[in-house]
Amino acid sequence: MKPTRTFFAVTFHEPPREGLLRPASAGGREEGGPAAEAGRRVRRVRRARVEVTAPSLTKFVPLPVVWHEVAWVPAIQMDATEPEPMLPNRFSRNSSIPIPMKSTDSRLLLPTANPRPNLCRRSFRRGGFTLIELLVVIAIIAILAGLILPAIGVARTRAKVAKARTEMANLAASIKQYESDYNRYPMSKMAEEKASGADFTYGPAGFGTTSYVMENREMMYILVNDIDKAPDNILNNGGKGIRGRNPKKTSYVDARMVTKDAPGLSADDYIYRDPFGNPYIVTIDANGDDKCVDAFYGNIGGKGLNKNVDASSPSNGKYELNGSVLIWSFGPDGQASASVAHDQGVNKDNILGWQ
Ligand SMILES: [Ca+2]
Ligand SMILES: [Ca+2]
Repeated sequence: MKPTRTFFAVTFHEPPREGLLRPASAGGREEGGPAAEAGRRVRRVRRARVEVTAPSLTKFVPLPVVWHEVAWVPAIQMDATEPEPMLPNRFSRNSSIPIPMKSTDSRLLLPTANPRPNLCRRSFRRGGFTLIELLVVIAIIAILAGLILPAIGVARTRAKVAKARTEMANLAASIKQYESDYNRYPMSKMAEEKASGADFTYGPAGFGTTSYVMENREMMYILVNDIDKAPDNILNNGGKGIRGRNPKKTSYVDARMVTKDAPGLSADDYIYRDPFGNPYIVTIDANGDDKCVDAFYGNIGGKGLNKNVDASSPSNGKYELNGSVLIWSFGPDGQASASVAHDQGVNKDNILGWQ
């Protein structure tokens, strides 16, 4: 179906400044024309807003137009079969010219003499991101996350190690304060009996001094003044428990109470665990020589420990700490082994409270 034609009046609201319209060779205003400037190099381009009106339209329609010096009259794209429109070779501010267009067109194409036609098309570009742009952004975010997350993990581990050292220092100070108040260490009568003239270690099975395994819970009931909450095998234990071991009812430890086996002092089993969830292993100078021989480090040694060489039997020498309390924990990996050196393997990250 042959399209019908409709004539619209176009008003240029922002024409170029007159200085830009003068032909370079004429030297006077409004001389020359498009033909005279056809070979002239374009130096400046301006955009203007055009409003198209027609008798049948009730509101303006904005159109993008590009102005430049050599194409003073904007050319209009038309079909080859369409007659050339009658256009003036120049027009002044607020002048109106008839521009033919198809009544069935959804938009009007105006300038074709523009040396950079893409300037007109940009206003019609659809917004948003392409799939490739989104993939590039996602890849950049993944790379950044890969760099940042490990650094955050290392920083958190270091913070937990520092917190463990602080808790161990406070616990050692609490034990010494208890000893100062009562002239004995926070131990049950059973633990004192089991120590049998040596030091005593509160630790998990395999890390204690004797077969009497209580970890540090027996000691913590005393230090936080919760003796009455201890079960019968710890509170009484056949007359060798912790009953009456804190008659002044002094609370020596201000630990964060938690549940189950979370880091902190558990309200369920009264085991004091480090920030990684491992129980603190505590050796007390039960024999009162101001030296501590730990059941674990006494054999493999460690930084800050001195070997007490027995002149009569050098091979039986133990590594000892010059102090009344020795505390350590398994560290971030939650493991320790007596079969490797103190600074190797799973022992390398152990947290030592005396350093
Ligand atoms: Ca000792
Ligand atoms: Ca370890």
